Amino acid sequence: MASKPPAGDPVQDAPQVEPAKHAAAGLPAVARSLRIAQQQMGLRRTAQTLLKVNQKDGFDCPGCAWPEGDQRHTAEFCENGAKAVAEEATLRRVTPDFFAAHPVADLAGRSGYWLGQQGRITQPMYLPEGADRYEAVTWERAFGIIAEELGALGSPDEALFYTSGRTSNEAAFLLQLFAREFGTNNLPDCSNMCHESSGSALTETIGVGKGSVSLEDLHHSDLIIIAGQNPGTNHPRMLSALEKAKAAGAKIISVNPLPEAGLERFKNPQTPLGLVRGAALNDLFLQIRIGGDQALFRLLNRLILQTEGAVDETFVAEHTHGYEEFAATAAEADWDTTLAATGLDRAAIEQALDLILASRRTVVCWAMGLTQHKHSVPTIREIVNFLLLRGNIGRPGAGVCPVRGHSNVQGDRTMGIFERPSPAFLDALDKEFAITSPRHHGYDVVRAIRALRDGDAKVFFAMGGNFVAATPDTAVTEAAMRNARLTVHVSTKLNRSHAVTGTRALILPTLGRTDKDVQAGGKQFVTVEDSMSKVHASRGNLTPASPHLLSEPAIVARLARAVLGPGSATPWEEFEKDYATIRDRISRVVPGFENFNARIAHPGGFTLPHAPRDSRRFPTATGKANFTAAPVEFPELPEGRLLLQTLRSHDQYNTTIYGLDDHYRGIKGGRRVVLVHPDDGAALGLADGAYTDLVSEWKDGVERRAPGFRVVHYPTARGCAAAYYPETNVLVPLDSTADTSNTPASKSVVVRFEPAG
Ligand SMILES: Nc1nc2c(c(=O)[nH]1)N[C@H]1C(S)=C(S)[C@@H](COP(=O)(O)OP(=O)(O)OC[C@H]3O[C@@H](n4cnc5c(=O)[nH]c(N)nc54)[C@H](O)[C@@H]3O)O[C@H]1N2
Ligand SMILES: Nc1nc2c(c(=O)[nH]1)N[C@H]1C(S)=C(S)[C@@H](COP(=O)(O)OP(=O)(O)OC[C@H]3O[C@@H](n4cnc5c(=O)[nH]c(N)nc54)[C@H](O)[C@@H]3O)O[C@H]1N2
Ligand SMILES: [Mo]
Repeated sequence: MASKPPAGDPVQDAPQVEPAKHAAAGLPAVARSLRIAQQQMGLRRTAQTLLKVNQKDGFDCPGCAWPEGDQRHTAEFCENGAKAVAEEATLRRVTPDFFAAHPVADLAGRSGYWLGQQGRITQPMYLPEGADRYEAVTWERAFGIIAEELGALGSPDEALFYTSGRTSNEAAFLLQLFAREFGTNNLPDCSNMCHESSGSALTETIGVGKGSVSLEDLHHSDLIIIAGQNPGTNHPRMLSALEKAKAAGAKIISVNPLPEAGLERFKNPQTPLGLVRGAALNDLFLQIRIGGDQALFRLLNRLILQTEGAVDETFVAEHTHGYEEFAATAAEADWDTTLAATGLDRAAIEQALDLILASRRTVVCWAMGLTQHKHSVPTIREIVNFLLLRGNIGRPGAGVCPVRGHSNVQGDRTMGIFERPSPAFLDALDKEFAITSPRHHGYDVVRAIRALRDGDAKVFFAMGGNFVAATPDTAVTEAAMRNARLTVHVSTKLNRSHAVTGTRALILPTLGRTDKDVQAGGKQFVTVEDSMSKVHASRGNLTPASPHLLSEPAIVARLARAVLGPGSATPWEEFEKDYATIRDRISRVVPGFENFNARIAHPGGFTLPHAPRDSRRFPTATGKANFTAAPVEFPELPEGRLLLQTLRSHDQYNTTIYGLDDHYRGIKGGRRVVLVHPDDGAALGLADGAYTDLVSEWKDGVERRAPGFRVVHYPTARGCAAAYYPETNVLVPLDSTADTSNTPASKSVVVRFEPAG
């Protein structure tokens, strides 16, 4: 089994369980972050680094995409941001000697945690055909190998260029330019597995695939609904914004199958009183069944429609389209179906309705709990319906707030990392560079895996990330990756994708956010865009992990020269020397970036335009905000099965494992746990502490098994289970994806339980 820790891996997975916590952050969180930081960086570097996180003259935290306010604290980071920084700024090193001592087969047998713990990669490494281990290689030779393989392809569409969302705007812009000049739109990215459903739903309904609120809006809203998100772990700085909103009178409803600690009570480590007392954040907790959200919002919409004076008729008349049809469909929503789909009781939904009707300014925030289901796109569209009904878009204090994951995932998309770019974007790119970009769509993540599996793609290049661990159907994906002629990873740290390779493989080590970036044109900075469309600069200040590292923009620029040769009129050398020349080009290609270099000089950066937010204009096909009226869907479970969601623990950043504890949920020392409701446990014969295999069920009849999980009785919603990603990705079928967005449905996996063998 792919994910079983092999003999010889010193990391023991032996989960212990203690009572779950009811409050997040506070002093213990500060202590935990400093302990991890010091282990990785030592004292001096810890101080030097952490004080620069998210400061106007510092670097953007490589953790999440939550924005910073205009007033910065001295310590503008959270416990988990500190872990992300420590992971990157570590003093540990992976040198050519390391690779000489560890053949690829050995690396493939290690856990992701162990691989990450080895430190920063110091030199480009090459795995020749037939070799059993990586050897050091020069940059020139590395680019030569890639040029050779790309040159041998039958079509540019046999190459894949994947991006993970840490990549800066500058590097992302160069990568998509290179891919298109080379001749393909095959630019799959982590967003395909993340907020693609949000982008799909929002583009269709409001005309812009991004959130419409600012931090200020959150601070001034009357009601914040947080659905399918665990901010205490994944966006801890959001808790400060919620605390502030609450102090100004806002109410909070959370919608989640799990009671998440951060929402129950938050002890703000940045205020003296907060450290001790903490604030209760939640006013109402709707403990929903996995996948019940569309049904919930549909019924709420019916109830709003039936309440005298509750609909903002002026807004609906002036700014929306499709109201009549939607209202007729919503009228059919019934209590029985909704109660069955959500597992909620009538009183709780009525309480929610009271809070909703009392609010003049409502924000809905969401993350992966809503985006990774078959019916995610209609679910998010229903939330748009919900907000439109009461005029909650384009009003201060109100709006849609998809909370992004990776720190520049939104910016990468803005820069054109997209397999389905708009013709307008390509026209602008072609005009600026005098090239002809392909117009046909490229592969997203799931289609890229199929293309590798079927031999339609032969070269895989990744700008960051950990493709084989982050993607679904691990066995299928790994086999697909091994089919490639060449796999290339631009990486800071070792991960599983370096051990599951094509016939040949390269690891190209790069600078991280915290590293100083000096080029021929002097010291450089890069830019990023946060979850609220704010663009700002990021400057690292640490001496790079090794003198052999290249920055991401430099890697793309040199790769482009090696591959495209003198035939390319693009000034790649200039771009590498001085990133301001890249920003000049961005300013002429990407709307909203006019005068980029001048505006980025402003310490806090600038906010990109957003027509619905700024002026209630909706650049959709109808020219209005669209109500939509999809049929309500929710998962139905066969007898004896539970619906498994695959989620994050408190000690991980996606596939990067910082430690083996999930502090707030009371899990210690291990990750192979499955959380089930005690009554479901009793009904299925799953005692707390028992070990079980998880077997997923999908219509293709293929057996997908994740062995040896400790059962933990936990107050999740009935019928639901939870276990950590990426250990459970083996259970997610490649073809089980969201309609329209094609995002893997990794939050709704039907599983049965078999005694561990
Ligand atoms: N420390 C840390 N920070 C991170 C990350 C990390 O791994 N570690 N990852 C980053 C990335 S890339 C992302 S995308 C974000 C992810 O941020 P989150 O989306 O908060 O991450 P998950 O752990 O996947 O949590 C999903 C949440 O949705 C709930 N949920 C699951 N199914 C449903 C459902 O059907 N309905 C509802 N209403 N809720 C449901 C789960 O119980 C859980 O609380 O965080 C980013 N920030
Ligand atoms: N089952 C299941 N699967 C999921 C999810 C889920 O909830 N459940 N969530 C999905 C989501 S939301 C996402 S975003 C994806 C994440 O998918 P990815 O973005 O592909 O995965 P990460 O684990 O974030 O990538 C970590 C690696 O990035 C590299 N790295 C770190 N910093 C840098 C840098 O500055 N530059 C470069 N070049 N490399 C760097 C390091 O080598 C590290 O090992 O996973 C998805 N997969
Ligand atoms: Mo994500």
